[in-house]
Amino acid sequence: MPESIQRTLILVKPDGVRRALVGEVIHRFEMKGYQIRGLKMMKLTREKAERHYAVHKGKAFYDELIEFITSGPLVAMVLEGPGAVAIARKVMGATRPHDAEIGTIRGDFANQTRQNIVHGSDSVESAQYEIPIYFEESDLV
Ligand code: DAT
Ligand code: MG
Repeated sequence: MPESIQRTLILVKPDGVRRALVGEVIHRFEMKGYQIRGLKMMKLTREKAERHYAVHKGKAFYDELIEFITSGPLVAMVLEGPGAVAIARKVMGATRPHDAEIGTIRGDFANQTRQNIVHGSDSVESAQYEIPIYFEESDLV
């Protein structure tokens, strides 16, 4: 059965921007066949960061996560294509560096959980929640 066409939110996080990995990250998703429907560089406000990561509020790493994601410019993009949500997560690699396979973005470029280069929505519902934090509908093509 063909994969359904989905949209997902991908971020090149501030560490990825600082390490000049923006082109590398975009390239990997383009090579996998996804289309870019929206793309922007921005510095996230604290309010938007808290909205994005509301599900993690109260966890031990939450304050550090908000601090990090607002620490410098990031690149946000909406990717579209077959199975985009789950397949983009495979391109990214696992959250924990010990689990992120070599060949994935995190597996190749990250060695810690906190600063792990890239974000991708973990479900269609999460994507629908996250995309409007970063993009107006009219920003998307
Ligand atoms: P993912 O980014 O793979 O979806 P997540 O949603 O569970 O992972 O967590 C969001 C981010 O929070 C993650 O990219 C890095 C940070 N994080 C998660 N678990 C952590 C931990 N145990 N210690 C420090 N940072 C953590
Ligand atoms: Mg997540």
